Amino acid sequence: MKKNKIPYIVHQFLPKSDIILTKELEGGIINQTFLIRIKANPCKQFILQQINHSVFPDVPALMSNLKIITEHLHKASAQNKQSSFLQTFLYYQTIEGAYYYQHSDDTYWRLSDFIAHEDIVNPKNLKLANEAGKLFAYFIGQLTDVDLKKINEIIPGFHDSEKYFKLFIKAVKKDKTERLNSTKEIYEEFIKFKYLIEDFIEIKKNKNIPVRLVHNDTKIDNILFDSEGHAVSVIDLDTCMPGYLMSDFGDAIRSLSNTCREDEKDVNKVSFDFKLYESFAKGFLKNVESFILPQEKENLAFFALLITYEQALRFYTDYLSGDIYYHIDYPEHNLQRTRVQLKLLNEMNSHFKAMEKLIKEF
Ligand code: GN1
Ligand code: MG
Repeated sequence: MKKNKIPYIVHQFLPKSDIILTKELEGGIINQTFLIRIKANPCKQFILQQINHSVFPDVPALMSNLKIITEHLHKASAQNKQSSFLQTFLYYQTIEGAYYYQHSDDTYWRLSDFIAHEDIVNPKNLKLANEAGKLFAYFIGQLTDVDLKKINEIIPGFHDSEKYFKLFIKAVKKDKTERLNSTKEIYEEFIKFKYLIEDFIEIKKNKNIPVRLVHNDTKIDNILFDSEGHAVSVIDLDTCMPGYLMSDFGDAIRSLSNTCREDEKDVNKVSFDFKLYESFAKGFLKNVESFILPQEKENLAFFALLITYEQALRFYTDYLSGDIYYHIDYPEHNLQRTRVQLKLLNEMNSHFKAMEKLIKEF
């Protein structure tokens, strides 16, 4: 992508500003993110993002959600300054008054505040895990009084694992890229854990489990920490939609308790760190205690396995379909990601009883 169009785009939000730095940030595998520094005294920093338009086709609906959510969080934080843990950010309007800018090459952009934080190389330690658990839980608590009717379902059934299972079966039948035969052992693994989907279908039938406004992408990378290791902000709110609280817990455990990267090349190195699980779970439970329902609590550990399985399904389906959803750096990238998730799932599975026990006894 041409770097020189960035100043032009920034000027749609901040006319006449003097840009002194543009730096691409890594991390997400959906949107493209840049840090922008503007000359001022002291200098100001912003986050500019190119929104992935094929993943988020309805940008106005997406930005409408984000406006409601970020303003709600901002107001709530301002009101209880003393007790708030959460540093909030807002999106900026263009000169035309929209919360996104559609460029002539059909790319979509948005600008928000930058939250100062510490760049942490490896966030997987017990203290940070506990902090992350507390903040994700606090975040859900802060959103309990947003009117769900005002929030658009940006990606329908985003954590509907049954949906992903069906898409997987479809991709297997089609075998568009003829990659199935050489990865038969992976297919077998998915069948081995199919009962997770069957159990999930039963859970979905339980109308006493509330649909809440949740984050839906609770990767540890989506928490910012300060230099003392306090979790200070929750970012990447694109998928903030109605869903289950258990999904947020499960997705966080999936990303945090894996001792390796999501695309570790040596699958043997991947393992499940029970201590990290424990530390996150204790932080999380502490801050949902006042509103979590027993029927949610009893499914938390199950969702760690379910979301790991779901993520494996999503990576493998994308692999079979020719890598059209996730950004890849090499041809087998999605396959490697699948292998890592499946290894993690097996590891979690052997700890499942202890995972459930810990939550029950909290
Ligand atoms: C995507 O781009 P990023 O990293 O925030 C994905 C998540 C996956 C994650 C796996 C909208 O999130 O659901 O868990 O990759 N987001 C979307 O790394 O699909
Ligand atoms: Mg995301």
